[in-house]
Amino acid sequence: MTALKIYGVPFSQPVRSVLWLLLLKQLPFELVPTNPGSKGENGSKHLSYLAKNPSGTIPCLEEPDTGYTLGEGHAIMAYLSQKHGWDDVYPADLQARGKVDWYLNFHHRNMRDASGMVAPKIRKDLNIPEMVQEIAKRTFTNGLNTLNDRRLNESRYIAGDTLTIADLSAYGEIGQLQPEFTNIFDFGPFPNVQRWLNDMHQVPGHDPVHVVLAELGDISQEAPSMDKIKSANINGFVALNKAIDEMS
Ligand SMILES: N[C@@H](CCC(=O)N[C@@H](CS)C(=O)NCC(=O)O)C(=O)O
Repeated sequence: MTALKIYGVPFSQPVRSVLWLLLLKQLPFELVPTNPGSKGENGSKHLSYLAKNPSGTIPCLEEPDTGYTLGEGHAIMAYLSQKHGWDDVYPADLQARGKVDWYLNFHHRNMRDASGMVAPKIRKDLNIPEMVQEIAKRTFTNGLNTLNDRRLNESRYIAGDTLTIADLSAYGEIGQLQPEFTNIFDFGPFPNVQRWLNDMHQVPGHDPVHVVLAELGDISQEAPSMDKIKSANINGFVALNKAIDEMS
């Protein structure tokens, strides 16, 4: 069986969640560098890529053996979990699965807006208006309150007492804001989320997936230079490829 391909870069939140699932489950894959938004040959808006994922976003999965392709991080994680029988992270029991799906739907326009706080700090050139950044922060904070007060107050993980793909997805957004990474959010008022973040650090695969963010470091005071972004990306790829080599 030829290893499946994942198109993307480790800077991308939904890409990181998919990669983490694959490392956690020790399923070999090839990470194909793909520039989000670019029409170039390795870009997510190139015609050959749009044929694989109509929305032209990363991540995208491709199974070389079958030719099957699939976009959208959540769809990819759910597909792989069902295909490989990973019922621990995506339960077969419909009611338990419903709780995971609740989060996967809630994620967009709630926790996903964390990236609306990160992007303007990295891409100053985009001149993202203050108001847009404020709305992203408000939407994200409301979502975080929901998780802190009405999910993580009663269970260890988001959909219950065991880790699921809901946690891997949520961490892609929430985790990037921590002090050891971009350091652009105060988690002090969210003790249950803080406890969950600490637990997530212990999940196998966490470290190689997040080398890119550790290398980028604190962006709270000033935007990182282009050289820093490039070297973080390169080191992120190197760490992931090493982790893939170690599993095969
Ligand atoms: N809903 C998609 C969102 C994917 C997404 O927005 N990816 C970004 C990178 S983090 C991207 O490809 N942006 C390029 C674009 O939107 O043109 C998912 O969860 O997979």
